[in-house]
Amino acid sequence: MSRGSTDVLVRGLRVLGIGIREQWRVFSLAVIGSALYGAMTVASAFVMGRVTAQVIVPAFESGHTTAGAPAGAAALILLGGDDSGGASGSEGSPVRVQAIASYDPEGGDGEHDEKVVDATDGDPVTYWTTETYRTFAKDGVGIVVQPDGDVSSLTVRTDTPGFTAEIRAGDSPTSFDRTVSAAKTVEATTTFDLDGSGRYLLIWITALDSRAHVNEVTARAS
Ligand SMILES: [Ca+2]
Ligand SMILES: [Ca+2]
Repeated sequence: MSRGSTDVLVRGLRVLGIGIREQWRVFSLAVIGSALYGAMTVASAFVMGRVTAQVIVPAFESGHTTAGAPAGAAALILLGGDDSGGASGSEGSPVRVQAIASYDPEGGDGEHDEKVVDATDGDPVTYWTTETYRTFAKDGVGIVVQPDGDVSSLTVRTDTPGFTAEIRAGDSPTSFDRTVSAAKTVEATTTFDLDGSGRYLLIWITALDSRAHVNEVTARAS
């Protein structure tokens, strides 16, 4: 570097130093602003990545999408995309869970068995549904899931929030002798903390208005 340009650099740095000393508030704001902008850029990239993985890629793979999927994706982008299921739902490691049957002991005719697979297909738009009830007078109906091992919480996602459910456990997919969670009003995303587990878990719906959907079931172990 020539003598002249070194002088220019030194003088430039000196001016910058004076500027920072005299206008440190502005300088700090500029640094904090840049950092925030960077963090938000990373966060939005993260959300876009999830939307791509959960909605757009499955839509391409299955060759179709439903009207609700892009709307759900848009909502996820706008809301910031937290689907961890609340404080307790984000603890522990994920355990694979598979919906295997409906459960309707008082009906004897099943409960939309053909839709059972949609409760654990990884698509938040597709769902298992109960039948439609003018008045719901049964003790309950439900959907049976089989986890890959013991679980400490079960998270249910639905697009028909407001029904009441609890989790029961059993060693056969047709008999559930243990109630392992508190009864809850199921919101869009509801995590049931489990006290005990079983080879099969039943999402036992005890009150509903017309019908109840289970869009996705996920499980975690502590
Ligand atoms: Ca039925
Ligand atoms: Ca689904």
